[in-house]
Amino acid sequence: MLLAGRLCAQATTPTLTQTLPAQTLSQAGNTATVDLRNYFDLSGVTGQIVQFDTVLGKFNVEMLPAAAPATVTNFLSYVNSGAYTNSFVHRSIPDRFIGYDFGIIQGGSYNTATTPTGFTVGQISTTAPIALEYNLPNTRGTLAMARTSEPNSATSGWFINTIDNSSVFGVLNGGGYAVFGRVIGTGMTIVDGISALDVWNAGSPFDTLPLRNYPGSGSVQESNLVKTTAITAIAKYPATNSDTAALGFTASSNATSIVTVALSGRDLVLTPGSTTGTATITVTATDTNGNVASGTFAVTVNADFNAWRAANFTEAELADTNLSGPNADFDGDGISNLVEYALGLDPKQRTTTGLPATTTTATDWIFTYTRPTATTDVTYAVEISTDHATWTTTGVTHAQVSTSGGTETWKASYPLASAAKLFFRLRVTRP
Ligand SMILES: [Ca+2]
Ligand SMILES: [Ca+2]
Repeated sequence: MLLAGRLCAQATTPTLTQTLPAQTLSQAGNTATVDLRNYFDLSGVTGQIVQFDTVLGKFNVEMLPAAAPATVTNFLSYVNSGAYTNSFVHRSIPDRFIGYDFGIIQGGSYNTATTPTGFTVGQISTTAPIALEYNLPNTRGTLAMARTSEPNSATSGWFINTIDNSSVFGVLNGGGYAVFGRVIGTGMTIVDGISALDVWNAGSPFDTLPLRNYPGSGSVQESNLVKTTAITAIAKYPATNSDTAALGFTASSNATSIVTVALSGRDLVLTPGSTTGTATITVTATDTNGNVASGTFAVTVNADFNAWRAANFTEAELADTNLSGPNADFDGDGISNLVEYALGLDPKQRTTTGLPATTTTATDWIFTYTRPTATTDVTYAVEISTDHATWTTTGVTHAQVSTSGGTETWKASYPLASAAKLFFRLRVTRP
């Protein structure tokens, strides 16, 4: 038995390629779409992916057309015609076998058809043999074309190297065996599962036939075979939610009143809810063999004046801007609806608390007010006047002083020595 070194393939399990960026949305506003292809990948996988769907599980293989272009084209033509449907692994040479200096599983030459009394075995119909393209070594995890001793004889039959067969299937062996794909992710766990099955002599060409649950005597049932029910070309990313792809996505929001998430294939759609605030979104990419990569990001939903109007006024009031418009004063407390919104007040109750306040220190005239953090669709300016006629922001220092529970307190100050008396006003503007 050859004790070949097992070469570790480059990791091709899912990765988060860059941090998902924080998003900002408006309350009851437009959705946002994140193309997850920009953030998740199977690193280094650029070729067409082909999925082997076997009774022992699915594994994916990346085509390597740079090494064997005509071989890839030939294999994909069999894949796309459905030639491998209901085929089976008809040959297994586990590396534990004495007397063999290689380890493979082999299929792609025979299929089955179920009959009323059992099943029949047929040969996959083949097209013209292809010329040998030997450019890569037969290392563990590579997919290669089976052939006879004639180098240019490969048709539909394939094999997977379960150990490093690069010497025995190298150029000295009839010019080599054409490697044209590699098993990706942790798909070799499925291949190894096939290779671990007991092997039986059912007569040539099935003299090394791997069987499942075979009692050791009696006729072989179709269910004993390692069926490859389908070999299919698949995309790396799903285009739709029903698409079979090498990667699948799930997503969740920890605060669905703020933002909800939905997946449309590889697109993540964020829909703002009615509540302002920040939610954490978690996105997970999972490959065919259950390997995952996850990322999280924050979505902040800011207030929107029209959403606030809709939440505070009836249909009839909304239709009348003299009642619900930004400059109207519905409750007659001297505070316009827009300022009620900007200060987080109730537009339908005469407001007596939560209003801006003035004071002085040893050095300054002071004006303080509190506003909701999420209200970002208006601008706030504090203006001063000494005569209640001319207003300006010149000389006014205006800055946030504290934040607490979704509100912020801001302070405007103006030098005490600059004026004998001073008027402040808060100007709220909706751009
Ligand atoms: Ca009012
Ligand atoms: Ca009010």
